[in-house]
Amino acid sequence: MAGLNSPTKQTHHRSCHLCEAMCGLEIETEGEQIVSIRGDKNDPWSKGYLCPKGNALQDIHHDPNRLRQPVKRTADGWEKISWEEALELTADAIVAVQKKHGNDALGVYWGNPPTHSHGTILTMLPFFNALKTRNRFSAASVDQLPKYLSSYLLFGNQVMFPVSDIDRTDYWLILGGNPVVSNGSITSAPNMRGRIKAIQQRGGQVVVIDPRCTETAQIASAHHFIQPGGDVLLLLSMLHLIFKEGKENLNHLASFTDGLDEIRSAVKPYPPEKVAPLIGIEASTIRNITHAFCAANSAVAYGRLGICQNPFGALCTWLINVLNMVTGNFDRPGGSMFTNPAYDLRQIAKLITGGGHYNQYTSRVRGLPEFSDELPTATMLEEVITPGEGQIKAMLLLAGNPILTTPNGSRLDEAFAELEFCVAIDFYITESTRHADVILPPTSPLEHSNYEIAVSNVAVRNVARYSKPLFQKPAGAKDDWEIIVDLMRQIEKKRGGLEGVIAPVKHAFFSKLKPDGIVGLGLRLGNQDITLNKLKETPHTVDFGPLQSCLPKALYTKNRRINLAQPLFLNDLKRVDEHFFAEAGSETNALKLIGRRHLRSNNSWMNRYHRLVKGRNRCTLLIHPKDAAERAITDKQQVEVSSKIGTISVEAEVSDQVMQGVVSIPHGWGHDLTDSHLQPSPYNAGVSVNNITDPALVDELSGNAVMNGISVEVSPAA
Ligand SMILES: Nc1nc2c(c(=O)[nH]1)N[C@H]1C(S)=C(S)[C@@H](COP(=O)(O)OP(=O)(O)OC[C@H]3O[C@@H](n4cnc5c(=O)[nH]c(N)nc54)[C@H](O)[C@@H]3O)O[C@H]1N2
Ligand SMILES: Nc1nc2c(c(=O)[nH]1)N[C@H]1C(S)=C(S)[C@@H](COP(=O)(O)OP(=O)(O)OC[C@H]3O[C@@H](n4cnc5c(=O)[nH]c(N)nc54)[C@H](O)[C@@H]3O)O[C@H]1N2
Ligand code: SF4
Ligand SMILES: [Mo]
Repeated sequence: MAGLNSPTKQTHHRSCHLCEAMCGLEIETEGEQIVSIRGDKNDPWSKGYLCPKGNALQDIHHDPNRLRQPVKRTADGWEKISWEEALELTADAIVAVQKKHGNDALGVYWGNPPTHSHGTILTMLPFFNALKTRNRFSAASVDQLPKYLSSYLLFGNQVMFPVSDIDRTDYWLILGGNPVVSNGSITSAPNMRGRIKAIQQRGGQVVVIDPRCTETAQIASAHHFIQPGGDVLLLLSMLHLIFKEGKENLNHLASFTDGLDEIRSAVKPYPPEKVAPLIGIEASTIRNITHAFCAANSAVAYGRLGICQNPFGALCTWLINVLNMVTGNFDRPGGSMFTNPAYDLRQIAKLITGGGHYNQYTSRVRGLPEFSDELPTATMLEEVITPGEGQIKAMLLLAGNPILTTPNGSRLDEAFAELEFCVAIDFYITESTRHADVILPPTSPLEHSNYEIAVSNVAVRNVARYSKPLFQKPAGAKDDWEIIVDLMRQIEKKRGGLEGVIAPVKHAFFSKLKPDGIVGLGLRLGNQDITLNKLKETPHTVDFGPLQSCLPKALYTKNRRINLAQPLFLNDLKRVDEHFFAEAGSETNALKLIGRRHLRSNNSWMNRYHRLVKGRNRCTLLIHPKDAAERAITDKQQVEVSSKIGTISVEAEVSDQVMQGVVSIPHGWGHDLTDSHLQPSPYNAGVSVNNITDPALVDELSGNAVMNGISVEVSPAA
């Protein structure tokens, strides 16, 4: 590691780990200081693109409030302690709680950042298994769980995600995604704005279906408002038309795909005229979109958070796949395709979960299904507060901030305060980690290497990249994975018996091989002709080219076939009929609440940097002028927004960018809770929308939280 932290000016190349776009960066350092961060023009993948968050990597690294040493909560505030004491204390407490109350008394929640760190991904699952608790939760079930379920059932592997081949498509239909701001998710790439413009420049179209006229909708060829939750009907109706007009065509999928007849009859009851009044899109528009989709040389439908955090998230995900398949747009250029990753996450998923499993057990209180050893995060709160055997008495938080990011955060905040023990692996004292008895802070992301083993799996081209550390880590500091394996060893040692014997062997395996070594092995077994050493010698992203057709060979299903007519999905259509057609419409004054993201946000944890948080208040309630007028609400006025769960107060932003009947508040705000002397919060704190989202609302099939389309009342603040 000679040369790192050297006092002379140095130029480093690295990919940004903050979102799925993986932009190549050029970073100049002088000693321990970052001098500049630019998009790397010579990176074949991102070609110089970066967003404002890329620049904020220096703020994370230099932030004096970032923890660099473990801390323990005491009556007089946070006290710095040694790693030895911190690990000992944590292992003791976890072993004691589990001994006293049973293994399930420990709850585990992990958040979004581990997705972007190979060291964490590769060690945390063995660690969680060693913890032996069923109460495992993650951000996945407030996010992409419907995608896991659909991929597991259709393709035999939960992480075999179809990706929209946007660089070659002639028609991109986006349902509930805002890639211009998010840079895409499970179809990701730098510079989505440029890529959308390129589709249009080659004569193609981009059509956005969204209750808000988003930044993506604003540059799209067409945008259609939709009632939140209406996508399932739109998709059923598009399929209805395709079958009615005899346009179904599986192309090369025909020889290994079953269930077309069942789909044909399942979509029969949903003609456009029937669904149009319920979703706010006219029947003629549904016809036009369907016809244009079928007529395009290539077309691809894509859905993201707007359809995942939706009462029919799993159904929507399935139907989007079916739509791409029956229009001949699956597994072919310009359609919906799979990556061919250099490091193949699917092989890991196969090894660890057999490709996925569903409903092998259910949550204690509500009986919601597990998916691959995790329970829906919407059940976490009730598992903490409901007495009885298996009640959560202690929590381990790994890189997550559930008090701001999961439903009914304010009640969770109260519940966490009652825990017997809480430990957080995080480098900040946050709204959630402030409840920890011990915080174990990892190194700065720039102090360790990285390979995006998860996100490379969902990029729009086949790419690979090894990022070297920029800085030498301070003496004694630990990377996330080192904290994880040290804690695992400590806990297993304390438990004794056979576990105690195996503990040092497991520890030695990870410490000797290291995450880099595991990636090196994985690359040898992967799909591209590349080794870790070769990647290490390459300063930029390695681009293996566009996505390639790979079916049926790449399927993980037992018979290497796709069965479209999945009973779980077909049966779930009953719920659609009950929801939309059976219930007598009760007229209320309620508006439907949806979320939104901003280019300078990253869920809940980056509002602490001036570069990102500066400017006007972004934590506002968007409300349509007519809805505002009806309630005597004017722009910039403080309003109260109430759901079944609670009330928050927020500034109104009157705008016709949301459809009438819908209001929007971004998540990830509400930074007024932090009670630590280490955490001054000089910026706009905002308010947490998740104080009024409702854990009772889930996509009942997958268990994913419903955070869009919540019924709320809005009125001027008293
Ligand atoms: N209402 C509403 N709620 C939402 C959403 C929404 O659209 N609307 N979106 C949901 C989605 S998609 C997601 S993914 C979740 C995200 O939910 P979470 O993952 O729970 O929240 P984050 O804000 O990403 O918090 C990440 C935490 O990890 C810490 N951290 C950052 N980097 C590292 C690291 O390298 N190591 C460690 N150990 N810690 C680190 C940060 O300090 C922070 O505390 O939010 C969800 N919540
Ligand atoms: N700048 C920035 N980028 C990010 C993040 C961030 O916080 N900030 N977070 C990252 C994460 S963790 C994720 S998962 C991705 C998410 O990536 P995206 O899904 O692209 O991001 P969102 O902005 O949540 O887009 C969801 C869209 O769905 C719409 N919507 C809400 N309800 C419905 C509905 O019922 N139907 C339809 N059709 N649309 C609906 C919303 O108006 C919104 O425009 O972004 C990632 N990138
Ligand atoms: S788009 Fe994503 S990867 Fe690129 S600089 Fe911004 S946060 Fe980083
Ligand atoms: Mo996410």
